[in-house]
Amino acid sequence: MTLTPVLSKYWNLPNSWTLDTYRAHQGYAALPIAFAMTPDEVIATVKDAGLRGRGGAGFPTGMKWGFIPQGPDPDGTVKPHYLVVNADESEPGTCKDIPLMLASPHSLIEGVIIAAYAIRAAHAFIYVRGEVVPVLRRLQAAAEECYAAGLLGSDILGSGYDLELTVHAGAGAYICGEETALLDSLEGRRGQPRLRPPFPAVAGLYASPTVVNNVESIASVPPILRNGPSWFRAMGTEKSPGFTLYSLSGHVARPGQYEAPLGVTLRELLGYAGGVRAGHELKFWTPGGSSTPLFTAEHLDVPLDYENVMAHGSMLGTKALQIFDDTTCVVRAVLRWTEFYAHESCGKCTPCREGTYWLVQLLTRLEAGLGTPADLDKLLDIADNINGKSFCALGDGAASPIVSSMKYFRDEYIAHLERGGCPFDPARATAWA
Ligand code: L3W
Ligand code: SF4
Repeated sequence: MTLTPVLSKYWNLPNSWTLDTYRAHQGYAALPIAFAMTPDEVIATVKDAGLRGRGGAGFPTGMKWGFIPQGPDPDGTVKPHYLVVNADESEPGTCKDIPLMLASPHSLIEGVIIAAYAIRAAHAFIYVRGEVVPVLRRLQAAAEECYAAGLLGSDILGSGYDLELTVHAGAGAYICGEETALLDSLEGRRGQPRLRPPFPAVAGLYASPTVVNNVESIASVPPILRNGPSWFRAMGTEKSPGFTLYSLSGHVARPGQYEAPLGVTLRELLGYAGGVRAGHELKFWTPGGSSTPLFTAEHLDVPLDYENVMAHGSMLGTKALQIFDDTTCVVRAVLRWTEFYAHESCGKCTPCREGTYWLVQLLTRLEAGLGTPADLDKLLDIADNINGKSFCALGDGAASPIVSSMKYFRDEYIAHLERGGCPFDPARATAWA
């Protein structure tokens, strides 16, 4: 499969982030196409294309837009509609939305205008991870360029459509990437997940109908409008159509973002990325960030689309392919991820708040060679008490690396017990075959 640069096509141009550069390469050409359609026709076009959410769950984007109730409530109240872009990219290994916003903020803003028009919203928000100050500045500068050029504000391009855009900086909590915690945070409260249903499409920001979409999902909309749903469907698979950004990181010769049709394999992507670093073999990898169960070398040829990855026991998630070679201690890697989840657990529900704490305790002593054989079953027992029993997906994500690493690398956990420490420690390495 060949690479299909669409979103990333102009990232390397000088000043790729300016309005002039964007406009010189079909930038904002999708807006008149959208305004020539009714909002419902725009939604139908995105549905026909089969675009699925790129933030982790793969939910159909057009269907989500179609959930926004039209007309007044039964009591006659007319609520505003909102579009919120989830730009809180934080899933470990995920590095595609931030590069997109840095290199091409206008591709996101063009998608925002079209999506907001489609759902009949007059106000859109981009919720950016607060630590990433350069992204914040770039988006704010791009929004200012748009206001000055009549692309935001009143009567956009003479269409009669008005849209205000707010770029909002979060305070840097992983949980604020969960859509309802994000909405609480945007409303000025502590970011903690809300009970769903009601889904944001019915009661979201300020209890009004709200679409929350990932950056890449929204930025994919202008090329779909310009080229049509059939063009999009010609790439990818029947159920997972189109192109997408895969981010490769870790022990790979050329880490970075690789844009390819859904269904590409890791073997093919490694071909473009120069392979696993010289002199080493692939040991394990994540198909969609650390929240998705680990894969190993036996999964090199699994097509990376939503269905196939799930059929092999994992999830495509954010398409964050973190590559680990044969020098990596899997127990140490899992410990690091688990420390992250324990730190980022919002504390709202007991299985995740307490469970992630105890997982860290167990993994710390196992990794140091101070564990007992009973600890291995205890790890799985705690993971089982978190998985599916937590209030939001963070808990399930925390259990994933534990369960999958025990499935594929139980021997390595046992080696830590038998050798009284990490077999990758040079002092013990010779004993580890
Ligand atoms: C209206 C219904 N709307 C579902 C909407 C829902 C949401 C979307 C998907 O988690 C996963 C998670 C992470 N009426 C609806 C409806 N919706 N039914 O559809 O919902 P859901 O619950 O399937 O997923 P989610 O809660 O959005 C996302 C995984 O992605 N993940 C991602 C992490 C990503 C980052 C990042 O850095 N970008 O943190 C990684 O694997 O674990 O399983 O909008 O409202 N009946
Ligand atoms: Fe908070 Fe974790 Fe419970 Fe999610 S699973 S609500 S992050 S404590």
